[in-house]
This record gives sequence, structure tokens and C-alpha cells, in this order.
Amino acid sequence: MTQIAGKRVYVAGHRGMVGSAIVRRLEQEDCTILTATRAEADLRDPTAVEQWFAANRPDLVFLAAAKVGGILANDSYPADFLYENLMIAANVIHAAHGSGVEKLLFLGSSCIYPKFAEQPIREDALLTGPLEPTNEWYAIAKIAGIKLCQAYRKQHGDDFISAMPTNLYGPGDNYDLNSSHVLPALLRKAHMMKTGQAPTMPMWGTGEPRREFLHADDCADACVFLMKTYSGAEHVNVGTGEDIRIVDLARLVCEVVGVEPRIEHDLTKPDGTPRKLMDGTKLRELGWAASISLEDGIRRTYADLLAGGRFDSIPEAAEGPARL
Ligand code: GFB
Repeated sequence: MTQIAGKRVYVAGHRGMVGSAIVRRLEQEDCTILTATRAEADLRDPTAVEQWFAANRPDLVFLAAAKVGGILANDSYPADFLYENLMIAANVIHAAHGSGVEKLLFLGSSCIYPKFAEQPIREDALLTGPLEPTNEWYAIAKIAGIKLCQAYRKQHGDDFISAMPTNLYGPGDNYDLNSSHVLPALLRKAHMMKTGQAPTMPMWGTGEPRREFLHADDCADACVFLMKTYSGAEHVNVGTGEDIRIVDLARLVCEVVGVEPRIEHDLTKPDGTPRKLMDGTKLRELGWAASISLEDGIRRTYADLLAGGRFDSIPEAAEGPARL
């Protein structure tokens, strides 16, 4: 067991959806939460990161910082997704080693697995086949992050672990229609139909691919659980164990929003991986399970958005793919 109580805990990426969920979850633990803005430590800059670690001396690190985005952003900005995510992983993991961090958890993604991996996907499917081309750049950076953790564990005995969450959604998500993931995009499109801003819901691709969705608060809870209980070289899948066809997700989102699903397919957009349902046996056997159902999670997310008026403040088409 790793104690979190009494420790200095750095959450890298605290402004992102996962990082902010980890901060909320850590507020229930008796620890000192450390965060750094990009101005305080640009994680792409090795010197800035080393200096920040030397000055702040965290005991534990959650590495949730990443350049993220949906299928189109990944496909359109391969250099950004590869370079920035490689730099972030290498700089933070190396600085954590150099400053004697007790334990680090690196967050990856289910896109690390081969495009046609056997379903549900077990952890040992890693590097057994070719990746999905739309997001291989991001996937390669995340695989490098896993390998960095394993290499520092092997060479130096560092207790660095990796968690691979499935597709995530929740508070603080990106709702820009060009760069977002599918769930926030569909939520926004359903809301636009409901409020008379759009006659139909444009859906990218065939809608036949299947995806597994996990609420960011469940993901954060799993990360804290793994930080406390798991010390191993192999990464751990984090999911719900259930997936859904994208068209069925669209119908569910419309039901939550309270609008008829008038779906219009845009077949110029890619489908991506046909299916990526992860095998969650390892995490379940360690003693963790997700607690927020997809329907409840979408209801919560939509209610939060309406309460915060967030849709109104989101530009129709933001520049560039995504944010750290
Ligand atoms: O969530 P998403 O962008 O990413 O797309 P991936 C999932 C599926 O939803 C794809 C379809 O089949 C899309 O074609 N889709 C339908 C839409 N309508 C929309 C829409 O309006 N917006 C979006 N974005 N998709 C990402 C990776 O893959 O998954 C990342 O690119 C990361 O690297 C992330 O790993 C978890 O699931 O295909």
C-alpha cells in the first residue's frame, strides 16, 4: 500500500478533464495537492520541468497532462500529438526520477492497442499488431510513456506505473466540434437541435464503430486506487466493461437532451478503430469497479453544462486541436 495521506502530490495537467477530476478526488485525501500552470512549468521544456521538481519536491505524481483530441484532431495534427506528448512524458518521468519521487502514475489511452486487437482487449495485446492510422502518433507517444515507466523501474527501481483508460467524458471536456471526442460533440449537437440552432445531428462516419466510455470521476477514482494499491511494470486497463455503437450513443444522448435523433451521416469523416472494448479483469481483481453508468454520466454532464451555461461560451470552431 502507498500512503497518500501526508504526502505532497503533484497533478500534472490539472486544468484538463482528467487532471481536474484527480484534483477533486484527492481533495478527499489528507494530502497537499501541487499543481503548476504552463507559465510556471511548460512540460515540453526539460529545464523548466527539472527546475519545478527541484523547487517543489513532490512525493507522488499523477501524470495526466497531454495534448488530446478526437479522431479528426489526431489525424490532422500528427506532429503536435507525437512531439508534445513524447516531450511531456519524457520530461516529467525523467524529472520525477531525478528528484527522487516515491511513486508516479502515467495515464495513457486505449488507442495504444492494435487496430484489430482481439476483444475485449487484454493488457498483453500491446505491440502485437499495427495501430489505427488516425491516432498512431498519439498512441506511439503513449506507448513510449509506458515504456519509460518500465525502463526507469527496471534500471533504477523507480515505482512508476501506468493506467490505460478507455474513452473518457465528463466535466471540463472539450466541446469544440472540430477537435472534441465523440461524446461531447454529440451532446453539443443534440443541444443545438433542441434549441433550434441546427435541424439535424451531423454524425461523422458510419456510426457503426463501438466505443467504451468512462466518466472522468470514475477514472480519477481508479487512478487514486492504483496509486495506493498497485506496483507493477505492466500497465492496467481502466474501463467499465461495456461498449456501445456510436449511433446508439447518439440516440441515448438525444434521449437525455430530450430531442428526436435526426442523424445525418458525414461519410467524408473517418470511422477509426472498429471496436476497442478493454478487458478490465486485472483492475477488477485488484478490487476496483466503475460506479457511474453511461446514461447517468451523460445526464450529469448535460445538467452541469446547462447549469454552468458552458455551451454558450464555447466558440463554434476553436483554432487548433486541443489543449494540454
Ligand atoms: O471520440 P472519437 O473522436 O475518437 O470518435 P476515437 C469516436 C467515433 O465516433 C469515431 C465517430 O468512429 C468517429 O467517426 N463520430 C461520430 C464522431 N460523430 C462524431 C463527432 O461529431 N465527433 C467526433 N469526434 N467523432 C480517439 C483517438 O479515437 O480516442 C485519441 O483519436 C484517443 O487518440 C481517444 O485515444 C480516446 O475513439 O476514434
